[in-house]
Formats: sequence, structure tokens, C-alpha cells
Amino acid sequence: MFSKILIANRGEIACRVIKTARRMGIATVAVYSDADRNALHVQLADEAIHIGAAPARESYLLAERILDAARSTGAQAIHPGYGFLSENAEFAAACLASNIVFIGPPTGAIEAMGSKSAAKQIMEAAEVPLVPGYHGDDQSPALLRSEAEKMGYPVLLKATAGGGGKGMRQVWSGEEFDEALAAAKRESLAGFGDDTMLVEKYLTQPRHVEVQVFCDSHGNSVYLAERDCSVQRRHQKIIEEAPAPGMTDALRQAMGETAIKAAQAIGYVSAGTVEFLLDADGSFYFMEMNTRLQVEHPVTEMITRQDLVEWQLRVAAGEKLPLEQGDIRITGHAFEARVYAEDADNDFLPVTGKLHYLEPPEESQHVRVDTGVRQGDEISVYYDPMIAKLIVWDESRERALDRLATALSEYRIGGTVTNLDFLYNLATTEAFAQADLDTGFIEKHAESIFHSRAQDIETELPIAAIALLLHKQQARYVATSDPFSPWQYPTGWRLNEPNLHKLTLHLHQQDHEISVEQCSEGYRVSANNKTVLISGELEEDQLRFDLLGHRQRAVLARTDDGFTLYLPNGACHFHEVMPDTGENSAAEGAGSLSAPMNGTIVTLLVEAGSEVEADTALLVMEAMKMEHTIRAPVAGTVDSFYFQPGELVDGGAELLKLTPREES
Ligand code: MV4
Repeated sequence: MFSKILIANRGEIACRVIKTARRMGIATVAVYSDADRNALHVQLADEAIHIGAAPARESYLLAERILDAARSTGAQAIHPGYGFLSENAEFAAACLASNIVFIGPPTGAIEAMGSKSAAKQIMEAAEVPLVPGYHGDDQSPALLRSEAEKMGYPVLLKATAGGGGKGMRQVWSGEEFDEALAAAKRESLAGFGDDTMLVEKYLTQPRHVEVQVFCDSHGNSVYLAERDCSVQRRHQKIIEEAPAPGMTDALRQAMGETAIKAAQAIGYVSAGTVEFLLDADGSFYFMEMNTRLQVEHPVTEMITRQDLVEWQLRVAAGEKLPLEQGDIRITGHAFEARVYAEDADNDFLPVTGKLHYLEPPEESQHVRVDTGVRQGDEISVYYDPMIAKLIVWDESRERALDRLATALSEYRIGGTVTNLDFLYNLATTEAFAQADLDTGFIEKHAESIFHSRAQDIETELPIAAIALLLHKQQARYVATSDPFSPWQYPTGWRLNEPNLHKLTLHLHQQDHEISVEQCSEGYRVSANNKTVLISGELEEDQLRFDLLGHRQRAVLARTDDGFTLYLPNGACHFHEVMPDTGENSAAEGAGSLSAPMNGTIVTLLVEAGSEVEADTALLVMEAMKMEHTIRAPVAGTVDSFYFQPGELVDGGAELLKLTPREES
């Protein structure tokens, strides 16, 4: 076994590989770019080598720098992770030439799977089922058209040089074939410099089911069940699960043995994934083979209770596979959700930002968080904006799905927009609970996922309104330990509190005027010409409410620019639209020592106890992606700060105590 390995990657996968290596007593070398100088993977490794500037092409993609790092530290093997050089045959060959073990497949296997069309030809020869179609050299329109007629419409035109969904065009009838082919060839030539086409039978509602295979260098191969990765958006996986819902033992065995046949056809060694399209009738077809450890490998680890990185290290060191096929057991069900810094309400635009506040759900045998960032780290523009992979396991799919929703509602991230609400909405839609899966899931269920329907808003507004009021009361009144104190009064009634509150809430891209009347039974909430009676209690972030006789629970999470209300059937993000009284220009919070709006404390600029002049900058907070400097309204002594950097503050909260000079 190796005594030292180098991880040629960054972020969560680098941290993940380092953890297994450390558990096995193997020393680790990290590599890092300028942007990752203080990154978690550098901190976790035993040693680390700077390899270049932030852009990946000037660091993580520079094979020679990585090999130099391995040589200079005496690393005997290199783990490439995924992405970057993980499927680069030249890099694998360069490792070999440097007498450094590449922890992955042989160079030839990487090359064989590098071209989609060559891969299909190899699989066809190995009698691995392909989608009925034509991928020959005769590209005459007449021949392609006759092939399409043979297989029957709809067909799919695919650019051979394409991949990952690029260069595909559906053709639904013979009448449109010629024009569609001409257009597809033009696009392919423009996009890939090659207009070679293949024609396939179009599967209208396939599932993406992939089989995890593992081969050692002694001729042994096993499959470790499958993963359903159908929930994708623009060919980016969002939520993956294992095992695939509705899989029978027979189908699992058939797909597993086919996947092994595919792996053996290219002399595969190490961890690999064979992707299939699974049609509604149970027929399955080879799509492609990935010659690396996949992002979503943890769901397989959770249900088989195996550490696939350990297997990779053992196999790369020449050992036999740790298990035979008959020893592999599937227990329970696992999901993985990819937590990203991206704006689901803005076409999933990746966003950057500093993670001022980062509190993942507590890890356990049911919850695993694979991450490469800590509180205070930046999500930079140079790399994939992944914050973490949230993996959950339980005995059944239903219970695992509950765990996923709960874990998502417990994930607290401040400082950047995330896709947590979107993931939660996805995980709590009825269609997902029913495992109504196919590659068109997001489009098909968009309305219930983004659930901005009128009836959703009608239900959510009163709950959001009382949640906000209860939160304000909770934030303003110090909870006392005295159970008989009036502050503990459960209905939220407070002496001298106005009975009637006027609020404006921004929810689902609209402002809603709301009036809330406090009464003995709770709150009468009026909005959009409707009035409902609702009662509720808020304890920390746990909300219990009774709406029209239906008592339910929800989680109220503070975010940078408002709140996320995690309800049983979906998350809604809202913020209070502050009345523009003019006295506090939000930009600078001029003259006020209270927070101009919800936000996060970034830094304190003076020491508590110090003497300051009027207009001295005292602290900086971030809100709505802007920095706000709080300045001394008058000269005096800063007695104390009420919040520390990283803490979330509510709009209007007093931030510090300042005693004006003439009084001090
Ligand atoms: C298909 C297909 C339906 N019928 N081929 C998308 C990218 C590449 N992995 C192959 N893809 C597809 N090929 C036939 N004959 C549907 C897709 C497809 C898809 C496949 C897997 C996961 C997500 C997908 C999203 C859209 C389309």
C-alpha cells in the first residue's frame, strides 16, 4: 500500500479523498492555486504544493506542475478526483512514464471511452445493448432518412462530436426530417467543427440509471448496484439516489452484468460508471461510460457500506477487490443533493460571495456532508460553485426523503444565494415522493417545484406573516428562564404591543400588503381581500401553527435578505419590505446604530471601550449583497457590540451601545 499520495484536485472531492487516505494511514499531498491558498483541502492535507494561478488552466490542469509536486514530495500515486485531469489519457500516461501510479483506469480505457461514437462501436461489438439507431460512416441524407424511417419516428439526431446533451435534435415525422438534418449538421459544424450525425430511436421518457462498477487488476469485476440520476437540469445532476426506485432484482442483475461486460470490453480497472437510458418498459440502453469516480458516488457508499476511495487505493496498489459479487449487500436508500451557490430564481446563475455564515446539518449515520468550504471562505468565480453535497440515508426511500427535506431545512448559509430552497421544493413535491422520475422531471413538474401558484401564495402569506411577527417578538424580548414570566405567554400577546400590524411582504416575486390583527385566538391575517384566522408559536427556528384547524410545523430560517419558511410541502423565501421612512438611508445606515435591514456582521472596526469621533466607521455588515458601514452618529465611547462577525442580524436590531461624549 502507498505511504503517500497526491490529490490532484480541490474542493469537496479533495477533502473526501484525504479523509479516507488519513483513515488508512496514508500521508497526503494537496496541490493548490493562488485562490485556494487557505482552502480546506490544503489545511487537511499533511503537506501542500502551490501549483499556479487561480484559473484552472494555470494550475489544476497543468499536468507537469502536478507531476513535479508528486516527485518533489515523494508521492507514490496520484488521485485525480473528478473533472480536471481525471479523464485525461495523456495525464494518466505521464504518471505512468514518471513511475507514479495513476489511481484510476488504464490509459487505453480512458481513450476508448473518450469518443462517444467509438465507445458505441466498442459496446456494439461487446453486445452491450445500444438504443436502436444508425451511427455509420455513410452520412448521405437519403441513407440517414431511410434509417430513420426504419426505426420509426420520433428519432433523435445526435452530433457524434457532441456530448452532454449538446447537438441533439428531435425529429417527430418524415416531413420535417430533411430540414432538421440540415439544421443539425449546420449547428454541429458550427459547434464542434464536425457535422457527422448519428440517428437514434428517441426514447420520450427515459430514466438515467447508472451502474457503479469496480474492476481490479486480477480480472475481478463487480457491480455495486445502481443510481437514478434522472433529476437533471440542462444535463447537470441535481438530486441522485440509490438504489433506483422500482428496480427489480432481475433488472438490477441484468444491468449490472451488462455494465461489467462494458467494463471488461475495454480492460477496465478501478471505479467506473456505466450510464444507461432505462425505458418505461424496462429495456435499457448503453449511453456512455465514465472512467472516473463520480460526484454522486456517496449514495452508493451509503447503501453498500463500502468506501469506494479505499477500494480505489487498494486496487491501485495491486490488491484484489475487497468483496466478491455475492458479498455485496444493499441496505436502505440514499439521496444526494448538490448544494450550490446559484440563484434558482434567476435561471440558476452561479453567484459568488463570502460564506459569512455556514452551518450544515448535524452529521450522523443518516446525514453526511461532503464539503470543501468553511465559514468565511469565498465561493470564487474560478471553479464550480458547489458548496457541498448533502447525502442522507435511511431504511426506506420514504424515510430517506424525509431526512433529505429535514436536512435541507437545517442547512444555514449566509453570504450568498443558494439553491437550498429549490432543492427543498424538489424534495417535497408529490411527484418526487411518488418517484415519478424521468429525465424531463424538472420541466414536467416545474409549477409544483417553483410553486408560485396563487393557492400556494394564499396559504403561505398568513404563515409567513405570523412567523415574521413572532420572530420579531422573539428577537426583541429576551427570553427569561422564569416560566411564569409574561414573556413566556404562548400566544405572542405582548403588553403595549399594537393589536394591528401593517406589513408588506415580498414573496414569490411580488409585494403583498398584509394587515394582522392580534386577537385572543391568535391572529386575523388579511391579504388580497381574504382574511384567515391563524395561531402559532415560534421556538428558535421551529414554528408550530394552526391554520383553519390544521396544525402543522415549519422551520423559519434567517437568510441574508429575509427568511426561508420551510413548510411540509415546500419552501418559500420572503422578506419584509421596510417602509421607506427616509430617516435611515439603507446604503449607509446614516446616524443609526441599528441594522438597516437583515444581514450579516462582516467585521468590527473599533475595539469595545474605545473613544470615537462622530462619523467614525464602527462596523461593516452585509445585506442584499451590499456592504453597509455603520458610523458613529456623535462622538462618544463604544461601550459594547451586541453581535460578532459572522452573526446574522435582523433589520432594525440595535448593533452596539454608544455613550455620547457629553454624557460620558
Ligand atoms: C437520449 C435521450 C432519449 N432518446 N437518447 C442526453 C445527453 C446524453 N447523456 C444522452 N442524452 C439523452 N439521449 C435517445 N435515443 C434522452 C437524453 C437526455 C438525457 C439523458 C440522460 C440524462 C438526462 C437527459 C436529459 C435530456 C435528454
